Amino acid sequence: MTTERVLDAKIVATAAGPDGFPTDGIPEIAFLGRSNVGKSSLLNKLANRKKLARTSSTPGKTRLVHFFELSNAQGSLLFVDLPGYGYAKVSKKERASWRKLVESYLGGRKPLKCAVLLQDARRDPREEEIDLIAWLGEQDIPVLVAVTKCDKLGTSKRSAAVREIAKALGMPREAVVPTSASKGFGIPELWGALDAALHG
Ligand SMILES: Nc1nc2c(ncn2[C@@H]2O[C@H](COP(=O)(O)OP(=O)(O)OP(=O)(O)O)[C@@H](O)[C@H]2O)c(=O)[nH]1
Ligand SMILES: [Mg+2]
Repeated sequence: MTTERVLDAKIVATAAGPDGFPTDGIPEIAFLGRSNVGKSSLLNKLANRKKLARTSSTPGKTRLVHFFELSNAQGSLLFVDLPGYGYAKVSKKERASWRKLVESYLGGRKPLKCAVLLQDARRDPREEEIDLIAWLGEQDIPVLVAVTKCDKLGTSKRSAAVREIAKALGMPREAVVPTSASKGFGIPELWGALDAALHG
């Protein structure tokens, strides 16, 4: 699929746990990363819809697992918007419940074809990101990294940041895609990588 070719995009499920996850087996791509990193914004940009997933400058907007179905004549896929982690103002209990919810989704989810880990271009990956990459690897889940908010950096700083992020996460450079949801760059490249994960 490409942004231009998404004919229909709609929310199909909002879940607080496995009971609410879709059961029809449509291939899925999950978006995960720190709160406020830009998951919902990137998902909207890929789908070419302004308000499919709700975005907010207040971290912690997405608390549940949201499933969006994108379709065209070729078929359908689901984008899965996972709640963000690492928001300082949440309690230990809420953090534990995030972990439980996200692991209940990522652990043994058959239709999941690829997890997209988002990393802010202006920040260094931390323990959470490094642990997540390792954990996804153990589950045999293919991973792509989307570097977000690249519009905040100039061209040369941007490529250095992308290189550093790939190195810190132990990812091949080809699996790390610089993006900007506000300016729209990196979107065709990310679709290319997603299509390869879906069909490769
Ligand atoms: N400059 C810039 N700002 C962005 C970009 N992507 C997202 N933002 C802003 O970052 C903030 C958070 O974006 P969201 O998409 O809501 O982030 P999220 O990861 O879904 O956040 P949670 O749902 O809280 O986990 C919003 O104010 C967005 O407008 C980008 O590419 N460039
Ligand atoms: Mg969100």
